[in-house]
Amino acid sequence: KLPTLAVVGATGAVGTVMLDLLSTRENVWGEIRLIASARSAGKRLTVRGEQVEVVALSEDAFDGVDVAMFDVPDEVSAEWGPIAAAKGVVVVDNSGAFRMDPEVPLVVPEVNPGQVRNRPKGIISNPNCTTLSMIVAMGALHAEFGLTSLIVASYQAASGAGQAGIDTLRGQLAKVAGSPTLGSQPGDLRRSVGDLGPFPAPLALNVVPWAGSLKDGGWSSEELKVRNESRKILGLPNLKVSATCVRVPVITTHSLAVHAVFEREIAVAQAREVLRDAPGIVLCDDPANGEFPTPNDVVGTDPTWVGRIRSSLDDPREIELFVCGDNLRKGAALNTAQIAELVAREFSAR
Ligand code: 2RA
Repeated sequence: KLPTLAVVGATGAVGTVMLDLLSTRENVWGEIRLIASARSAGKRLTVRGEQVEVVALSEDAFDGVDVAMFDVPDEVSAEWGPIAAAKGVVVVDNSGAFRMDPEVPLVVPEVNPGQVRNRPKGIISNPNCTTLSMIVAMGALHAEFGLTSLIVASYQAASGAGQAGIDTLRGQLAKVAGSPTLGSQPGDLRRSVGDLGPFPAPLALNVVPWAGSLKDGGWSSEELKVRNESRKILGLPNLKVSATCVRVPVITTHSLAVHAVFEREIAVAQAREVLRDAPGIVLCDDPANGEFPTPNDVVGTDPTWVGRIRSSLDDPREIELFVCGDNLRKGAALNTAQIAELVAREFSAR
């Protein structure tokens, strides 16, 4: 008997991608149950070509469920993850509720798959999409050259802020489309784009050096997630990480400019060879022919795309590179589904 899967939060931007992904997976899951807020209960969504009715989030909704993928706000995961786990459900949580909990593994199947079994709370956390957009490449290079420091700037898509982010950006772009002047006078966008939605400043024709909430020392929650999650996933508690997270007017796909320092010297050719052979990575690095990853080439694909690989001009142990990853796929739904499938194999191995 194939394990029963529940998708909690099936109606959100990530949940929608989760259902698409599940529809491409054969012989992994038996029943797939869709759970969402009472507001969405009764909706019918298509999974594996069949219409499935969404049921309201409740304790009974987890009866008979073996694995549950959660994509809900932190506070909902914090409340309902333990309730599901107490019923014997293995919870794969995409929220930030448990990511830094020492009793909850933070898993990227290409980097630390063995951590899936280390789940004393019955909960496994999925990293933040910004971390996930670069960590598969960093994990591959770390294994060979010993990572010691990361300095990154992210260029994050609007869909990282959910459907509200997408709707806000598209609404603002419609407002500025056709204007021959907007974006050329101080503050003219703020006066004309209307609703800022989940962003603290206009996003269309702009960049916003902010994502998440304010933390100590002027750091954003997003920047501290990149730092703390990279350390946990790579098992490097003293890894030096400095992140600057920026929102850009892209619908979906995060990008990061990465400066990486290693213990050992790393030539560009060596880095390319490691990345070319690494699972889950596409090398796209031929600037002479205009080939480097851009969000629009990467959106809708599963891998991490890597390009612009250069040796630092100051130290042979340092390289620069540019990575893109679809923040709704590998950044959220795909990685969560890959973790859930690792758990599903435990059931089929029984
Ligand atoms: C964002 N990484 O982009 C955060 C959450 N998805 O807003």
